[in-house]
Formats: sequence, C-alpha cells, structure tokens
Amino acid sequence: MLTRRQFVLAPLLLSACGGRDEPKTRPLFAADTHPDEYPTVQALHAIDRLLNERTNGEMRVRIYAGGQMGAEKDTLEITVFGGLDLNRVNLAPLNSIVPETIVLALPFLFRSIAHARAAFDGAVGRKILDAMSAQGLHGLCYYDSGARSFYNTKRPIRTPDDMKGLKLRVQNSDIYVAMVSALGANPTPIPYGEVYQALVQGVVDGAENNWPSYESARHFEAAQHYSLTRHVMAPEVLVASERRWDRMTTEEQDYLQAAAYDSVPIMRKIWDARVDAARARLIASGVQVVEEVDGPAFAELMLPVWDQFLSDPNIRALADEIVALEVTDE
Ligand code: GTR
Repeated sequence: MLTRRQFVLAPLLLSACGGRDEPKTRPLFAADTHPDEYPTVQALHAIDRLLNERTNGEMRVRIYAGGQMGAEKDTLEITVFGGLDLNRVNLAPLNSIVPETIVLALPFLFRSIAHARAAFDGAVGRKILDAMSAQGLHGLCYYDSGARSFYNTKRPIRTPDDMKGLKLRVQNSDIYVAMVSALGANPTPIPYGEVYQALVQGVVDGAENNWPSYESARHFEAAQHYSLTRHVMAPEVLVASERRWDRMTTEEQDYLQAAAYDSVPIMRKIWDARVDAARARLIASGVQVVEEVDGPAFAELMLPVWDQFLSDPNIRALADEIVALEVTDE
C-alpha cells in the first residue's frame, strides 16, 4: 500500500527519474508548507508568471502548496535527491544541513528589518546561498519572514522569568532548542503542520512565529498571549535541487535565477501588507499583545548561545560581517 504522501509524490519521482530526454516543457515542481494565498506561495506564483512571459511558456512552475509534500525537513531531503525541483522553506530546517545558515538564525542578530534585508540582498547573503551547493541544493533567493515572537496559552511574557517552565514548540533546529532552553523554558521540536493540534491539546503551552503564520496556522485561537520579543528574523529561502539545476542549460539557469531575484521585491510588498493586515485582524479578534518586553534581558541570555553556535571561525566571520553592515535607511 502506498501512503498518501508516496501517492502524491509518485508522479514527481517518476518524472524526476525521467533523465535527460524528458520534455523541455516539464514544469519545475515546487513545494511550500503554506496555503496558496500566503506571501511565500504568491512569490512562487510570481516566478511562474515571470518565467512564462520571458520564455514564451517554455519554463513554468507547478506549485504544491499547503504542506501537501510533507514537513519542510522531509521536503528538503526530497529536493536533494531530485524529487522536487524547487522548495520554499524557512531557514531553520537548513541549519543542520548547511552550517553557514546558522548565522542568519542567530537570535537578536538584526537591528531592524532594513538591516536584515541588507544582509539577505548583499554579498554575505549570497555567500550563504552558495554554501548550499555542497549539500545538493542551489540557493536561489531569500524572502522576508519578519520577526518571530513568543505566544502561549498561559500568561503574558515580559521578561525571561515569565518563560520559566513553559513548554514551547520550536522549529527543527538545534539553535532554537538551545535558545529556548537558555531562556528557562522547555523546547519541543514539532513540524509546523502539527503545532495547532499540539496547542489545542495542551501538548505544548506555546510557540513562536511572525504575525502572518500565527494567524494563518490559527495558533492564535489556542494561544492568545502574543509578546513582541522579536527574537529571530531568519529569512525564508528558495532552493532548487542541484540535480535539476545541473541538467539545465546556462540560459535556463539564468532565467530561473533572474525570476527568483525579481520575485523578491514583489513578495516584500505582499509581505508588508500581510503583516499589517494580520496584526490588525488578530488584535481585533481579541489577541492580547504584550508590547513592553525587556529586550536587553532576552538578548543577554543569548550570548552563550552565540558562542556555542559560532565556534567555527569561518561561521563567526560571517556573523561579524553582518553585525558590521552599515545600513542607511534604518
Ligand atoms: C513560518 C515559515 C514556515 C515554517 C514555520 C514554522 O514562519 O514561513 O516556512 O518554517 O514558520 O514555524 O515551522
């Protein structure tokens, strides 16, 4: 018996095995954990539109949204072996595969959204995307993910003391496990698609995410205290399978890379509007927002976490490069 996921994947796997003589027009298969209207999926639609226009329909993207291909960690494995051509994931599940990506996941690394965007768009961002090739992934671009904040079912969080003893869901990444432990709470890695259930059933007391995901995944229905800790501003990432990338002509690679870059400002516009709309809707629906959070107290507890994850001097150099970035529009 095939499982549901194997069943869904079967056509992809068959065509991925099709080799060099597959029709030129076979679309690029792309996965995203979010539903179709979410800004990251809209970015994939923008890539499809741009490729369609620029190549007269020769290059297209077929999007499998809503997590139908599985959790991000699993879809990344599928991408590495070529069952998916494109994958939009958060940076977190890449942390254990590509050590350089840890840098962008460091808590309290970015001073502002402008600082984060300057890092994603600049030389240091490109270096980290290029490091992915060693692991079978071609890094195409970053998308915004705003700032992540803690929310929970129990109480407002203002200081690290308020975190004590809370059981909190984290993404599948060692640095986030260490971050939540250092804050005195108990981290539990759970795939995104299972967090709502875990909150409702009390398996965890809370989680952390940006406004759009907190709303889209309905976590706010169960966890009403949203504290603006803004502890992480790690980006979303679009990767291609190196297997597929290497089979493309240079011209096709150029079209795909250009469409990916050009989708970034399109996504940012959709993203900014979505953050504002989600925040307004959630506040109107009764979510308790805690604005006054002791940021410096949280940041101070992150120093050992930085040291632990920056023990490799090459990785530390990337973090230093980001900290030293001068940003005019901050
Ligand atoms: C969201 C992100 C997703 C997923 C999710 C999570 O902000 O867009 O790709 O990583 O967070 O918390 O797992």
